[in-house]
Amino acid sequence: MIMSDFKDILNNKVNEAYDLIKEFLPKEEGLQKRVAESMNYSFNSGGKRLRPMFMMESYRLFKGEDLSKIAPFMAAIEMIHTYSLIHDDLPAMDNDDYRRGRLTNHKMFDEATAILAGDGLLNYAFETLSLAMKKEEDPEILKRMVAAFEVLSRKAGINGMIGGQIVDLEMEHKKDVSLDTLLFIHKCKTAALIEASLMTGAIMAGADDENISRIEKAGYNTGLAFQIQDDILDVTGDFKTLGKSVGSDEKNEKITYVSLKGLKESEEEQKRLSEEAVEIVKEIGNGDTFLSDLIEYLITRNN
Ligand code: GRG
Repeated sequence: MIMSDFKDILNNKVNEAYDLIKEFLPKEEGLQKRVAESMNYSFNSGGKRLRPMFMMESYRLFKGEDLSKIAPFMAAIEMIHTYSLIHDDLPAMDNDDYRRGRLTNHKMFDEATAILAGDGLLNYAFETLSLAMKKEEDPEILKRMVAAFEVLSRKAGINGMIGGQIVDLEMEHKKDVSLDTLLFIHKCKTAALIEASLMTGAIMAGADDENISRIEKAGYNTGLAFQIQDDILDVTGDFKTLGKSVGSDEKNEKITYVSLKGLKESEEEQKRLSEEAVEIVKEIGNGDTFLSDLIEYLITRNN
């Protein structure tokens, strides 16, 4: 892969994903327009759009063709991801002032508005999906939508991202966090939404159960490798490139893969995880290497 070519393709894919999902945002109107402004502020403030992009590319990997069928799910997962970032930045959680190079939601608006904007995005994600399901006339597609809806709500909920976040918060300031606990946190907090992205793409394209499990495993590996890189960047990165504060794990006395295993072992482990994920995606194969290139690229990213 030639990096400059890949970056051009990546930019095009990010724009393609964003063009599809921005159509689903709420209108900034009515007496309640402040909450929509606050939701849209965070949703529109850049970001890598990884989860919708993973979903779109997984849909394509399994030969899904009609992007209008996957678009509501792409929007919903980015809404859920954005809500989680807004809430994670709040003083009650990580207390961060910058995200994606801009003021965090509660700094731009205020804490109460940020809480409501997060709640608003979470609800709007499921409202968007329910509306798409209500409109769907093809019973086979509707069946796939119900299955994808279940995966997305489970992976974002108490047995997924929220579950990981609560354990992460409980483990703050503790010195004796085990590797198993750390892996639980990373699996739930980070990998769950990436698993959900890849699985939803597969489900909506009509993949069978075996392939859905294989792509879930690729999502787990990618998510874990992604989180290890996040931990590495918190130590080695800089504010300008990352668009957010560095050293926040140390500030919040969080055990990370890097603090537990050191930089070298962390890099080796993320490489192993990423290679395994690439292997799975290549085996499924559709002749297009973008998804496996993206997984490979993520462990070298600097933001
Ligand atoms: C508040 C329920 C709740 C959950 C919070 C997402 C999250 C869980 C916390 C944010 C902090 C963090 C390090 C999470 C791990 C996942 C992660 C690295 C999120 C950032 O995702 P990116 O890098 O963000 O894809 P962009 O801004 O590019 O969309």
